[in-house]
Amino acid sequence: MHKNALSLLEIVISIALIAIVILGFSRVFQVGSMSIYKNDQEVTATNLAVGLMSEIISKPFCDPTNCTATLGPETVESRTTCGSNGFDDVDDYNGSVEGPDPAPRDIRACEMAEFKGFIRSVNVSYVYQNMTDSGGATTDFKRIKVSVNSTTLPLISITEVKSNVTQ
Ligand SMILES: [Ca+2]
Ligand SMILES: [Ca+2]
Repeated sequence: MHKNALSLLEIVISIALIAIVILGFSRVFQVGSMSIYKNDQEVTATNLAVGLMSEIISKPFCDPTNCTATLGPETVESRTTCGSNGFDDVDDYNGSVEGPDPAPRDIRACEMAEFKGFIRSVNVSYVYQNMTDSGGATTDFKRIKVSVNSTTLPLISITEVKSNVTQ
């Protein structure tokens, strides 16, 4: 045998080393793509929360035709018919839960099928000017909390306050 020729043992060891390196790389790529997927989901969840928050905050503090202290939608108001968003004040959204299927709805109350699997919920409560909970007492400040999660994503929440005080 030529003395420069690789022995069978050397070939086997080389193949094993190459295999270990390739497996190592594929593991790195797998972890990388999982974290990209997770980041993508978090961005989507945040966008869903921000989208609904800007919709809610654009509504009046109080119902235009029936301003009472009670939080929640007035009679016959709903946000489940596509093209007919019946919510017309900030607190109508209190207790609303959308998703995972049907998906969360857009500003016209139409289902956004591409976001099936996400769960979006809203809580509205009275707070004092210093943002502490009023314990149910009526104040001139409503705190809106929009939360989004999915089966693979922990809950993310954003909070804003709508004031009844004209600037
Ligand atoms: Ca209303
Ligand atoms: Ca209302």
